[in-house]
Amino acid sequence: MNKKQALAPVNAKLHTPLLDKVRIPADLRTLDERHLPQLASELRTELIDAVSHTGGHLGAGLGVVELTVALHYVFNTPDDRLIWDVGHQAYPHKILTGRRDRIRTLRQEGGLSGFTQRAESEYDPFGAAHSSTSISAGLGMAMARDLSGGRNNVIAVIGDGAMSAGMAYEAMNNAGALDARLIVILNDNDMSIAPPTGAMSAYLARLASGKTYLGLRDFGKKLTSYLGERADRAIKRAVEHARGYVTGGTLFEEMGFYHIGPIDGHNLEHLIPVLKNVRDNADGPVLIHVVTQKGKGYGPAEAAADKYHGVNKFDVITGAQAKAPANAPSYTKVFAESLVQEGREDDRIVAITAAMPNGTGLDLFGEAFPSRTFDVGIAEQHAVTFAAGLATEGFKPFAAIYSTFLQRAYDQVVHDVAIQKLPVRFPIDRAGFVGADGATHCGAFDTTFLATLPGFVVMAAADEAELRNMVRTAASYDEGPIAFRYPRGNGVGVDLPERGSVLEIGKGRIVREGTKVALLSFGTRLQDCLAAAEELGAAGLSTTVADARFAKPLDEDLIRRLARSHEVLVTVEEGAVGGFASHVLQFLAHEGLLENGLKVRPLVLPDTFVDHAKPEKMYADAGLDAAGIVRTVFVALGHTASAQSA
Ligand SMILES: Cc1ncc(C[n+]2csc(CCOP(=O)(O)OP(=O)(O)O)c2C)c(N)n1
Repeated sequence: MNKKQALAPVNAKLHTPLLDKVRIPADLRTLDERHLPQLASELRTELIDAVSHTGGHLGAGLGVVELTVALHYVFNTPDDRLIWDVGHQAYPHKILTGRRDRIRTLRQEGGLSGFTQRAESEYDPFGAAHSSTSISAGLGMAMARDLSGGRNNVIAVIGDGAMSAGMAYEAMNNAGALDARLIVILNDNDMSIAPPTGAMSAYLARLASGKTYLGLRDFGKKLTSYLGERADRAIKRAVEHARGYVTGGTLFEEMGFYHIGPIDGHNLEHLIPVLKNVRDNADGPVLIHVVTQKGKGYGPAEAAADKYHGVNKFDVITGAQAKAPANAPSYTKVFAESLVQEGREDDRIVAITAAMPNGTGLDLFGEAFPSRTFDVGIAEQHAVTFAAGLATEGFKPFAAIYSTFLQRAYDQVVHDVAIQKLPVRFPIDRAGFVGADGATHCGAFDTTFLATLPGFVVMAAADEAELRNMVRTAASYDEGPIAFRYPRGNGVGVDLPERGSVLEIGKGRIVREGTKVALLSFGTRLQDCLAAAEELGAAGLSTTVADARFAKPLDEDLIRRLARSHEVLVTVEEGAVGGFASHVLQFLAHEGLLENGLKVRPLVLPDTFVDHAKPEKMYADAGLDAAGIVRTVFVALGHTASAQSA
């Protein structure tokens, strides 16, 4: 089978390409409605081909191809504000909004973001990547419109997974009370990244499988026939009829939303009249429940368990994804296997994920200990306080949340865990740069926001063996909250101990002894520190390398020793200013260790939001690779010539 044939099911009828005529949505709106299915088919083909070259999020975009076409056809974007929740499903939207010529630069340095971004296009009125923000942002825009006397529409498209987050309900609660003219499209594909969990998901499934859905098959047609002079009254009656017929009062109606649906999100004949009707008649908050299929129209995606949520580059014909050769297991896998090991030793260990069983590796723990594993949905705040509750009863909760998503649960970390000194364990994956996912997913701040909390233990793993030790250390530590951070990607290839050892809290280690320069690493930059030490040694600068292991409590003896016996002290971490280095500097200042000519240079992430690029490039630009560390030392010592050549 060749590539054309592979794409044949999605491009069954060969016509003159319409997509070439649509640069922006205004072009789309000149098309005859009958031609939209063809456009959708071409859009789907373009999407598959583009992502096969770039990798990225595919399943969600495939599921909203028709919805994207319908929305831009009916609404007057960008004046009408179209907000995509999470933004990972917005690739078809990007193709239709003037970005098709750059769609094959997705997620690469200087290229399009994998999410919506205000700076990228006027068609992205709100940037996203973290979930469940769209209704709040949309409500803000709707209120701004009303205050300034505008008439434009605001449409938030939110997935059923994103609907498991409290923020969505906070926004609906507020929208209902304000009676705001806001359109929410619930894109229900019955999938989060993993199968969705929770009572809400079961509720939506009931709504979608009820006779409403079947009864509404002809709903679109009915509405079309009513359009015209009598539209207002008649359409309202038709909608009323469809609503009562189906469900009676729904949860959304109780919250003040006019609820329409479920309707088939792949059927443009259904979608367009309903959207037009809402556009022309809605005078308060409306929720349109649209049922779609994640991965729709591409066989390998439809067949895959994850519906190709996120993929590497792939072969369009076979669907086979490229895999980077790995000589070491991923940090995620090492964490997951180590936790299973500890779970066997101690049945009080329980694991919590906020809709990321796969990404965090907790699916492994779930297979081994299903009753001790909790997927709470996209609900990081709840996850943390839920873990706190488990800890009060003597369990040992591991709340495994990516660095970037833990930001959302900060008050829960402070108020429900830290102040109460509860021994919740926080495995923090994706700490540091995350490459193609860019600034929204960068794990920059966790050391800063955790190590500032009294009584928190904060560790960073230097390699996969250290990570195993830290899992064991966290399992055995009951005195209060404890976090350990580790990056995205593969380990460095060190031997893994059979089982981790319990580390002494607040004790680092010297990895290499020297006399003039000290490199004090916190986390996986240790490898680059070692490479830098080699280079410095070769240049006649005897270099010590230490692995701090802990940002809190600090290993004060170690720092004192390094400060007293070296001329230069460079701290290296993959975190924002205010983290490990700040604690070291605070300590040095109080101890008077900065007064004897010691040259201290803190290397941290740059004080900017760093966009997507290749990780190696990000490290180099940040000066956090071996060359950057060497350069810093040379500059500190005034070796300008060497600094320039390094
Ligand atoms: C606050 C937050 N937690 C976790 C994630 C990771 N995440 C990205 S997409 C996704 C699933 C979203 O499901 P849904 O809203 O149904 O959209 P779909 O992908 O099914 O279209 C999750 C959990 C996130 N983006 N934001």
